[in-house]
Amino acid sequence: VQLQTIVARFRSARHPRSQYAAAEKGKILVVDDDTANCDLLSRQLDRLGYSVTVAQNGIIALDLLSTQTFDLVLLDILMPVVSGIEVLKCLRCAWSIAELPVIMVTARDRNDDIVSALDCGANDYVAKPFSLPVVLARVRTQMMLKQTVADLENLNRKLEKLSLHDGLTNIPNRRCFNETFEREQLRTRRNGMPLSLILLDVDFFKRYNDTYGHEAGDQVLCRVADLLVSATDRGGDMVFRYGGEEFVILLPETPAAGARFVAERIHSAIQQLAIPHLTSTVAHHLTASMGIATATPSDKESYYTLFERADSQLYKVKASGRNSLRQ
Ligand code: GH3
Ligand code: MG
Ligand code: MG
Ligand code: MG
Repeated sequence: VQLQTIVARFRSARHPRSQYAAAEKGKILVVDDDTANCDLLSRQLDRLGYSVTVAQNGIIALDLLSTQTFDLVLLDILMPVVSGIEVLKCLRCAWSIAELPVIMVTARDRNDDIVSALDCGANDYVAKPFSLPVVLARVRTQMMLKQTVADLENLNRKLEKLSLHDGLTNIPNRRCFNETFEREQLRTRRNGMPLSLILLDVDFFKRYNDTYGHEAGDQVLCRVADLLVSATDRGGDMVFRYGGEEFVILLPETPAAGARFVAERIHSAIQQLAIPHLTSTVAHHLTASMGIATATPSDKESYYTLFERADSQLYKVKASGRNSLRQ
């Protein structure tokens, strides 16, 4: 293999150094009892675009760290009152090495000093008298790592949101329902509050697809989802796409009468949508069936049978002709 070919492979990879331009900004805390060092470091870091705060001892440093957010700490070890190692141990209780990088800058440069600082959670170690370009380069490297971790965390949040939402209607999906339902069952049961659940299934939806096409069917599902979201605008009420053309509406702290009221409002809102469905045998427009169930504090078991009870009510609505609700 030619050298140029190999190099080209690496150059086309995902992480050009230029991607980290943003890493040259951020808040740095310089902790050192030596004022000359503080001045030199803060002047140079400032010139590179960082915003620098100086602390003359460990107590001031910990105080600043407990009230402000920093992206990186440059930490001296030998200081009066509290040593840099004590400061490091303290801040490692609050932040991981990815959340708050710490570079030790110190005159103690024996190998076992370096090892023990790294063991206590230092990200890097620079011996005094330091070379300014070396300190700045190490700062940049730590900032790049921090940036990478922040990017991954953002990505994780996006993925988590994706995993809990339905790709067609954008409302929370069945996985989200399972998590939320379990949490709400426990919470409302513990707090002695009722919990209601409505299971909604679109009537003759297979025929709708067969008549108007799958794409039109998709649009109907989106419209129904939007309708359900706006019909349950009370804080705490939640709508999920449970599967195909089935939706769940979870109503925490809502007694049976409230749940019925919501279901009736949904029923008439679907009526008002007036989506033509000429192959439906119940009406010439789109309809849905709903099963409603409520768990009440006087019956602890009722929280765990909630879904099955709503499902069996829905089944009965389907069996007795659809386009209705049952409690
Ligand atoms: P019933 O009144 O008894 O509920 O009859 P139904 O036809 O609604 O029920 P069935 O379970 O027989 O069919 C559900 C249909 O929903 C079949 C399936 O193709 C359709 N479906 C499920 N998910 C989607 C989707 O994401 N988009 C579209 N367009 N159709 C879907
Ligand atoms: Mg010192
Ligand atoms: Mg169904
Ligand atoms: Mg159906």
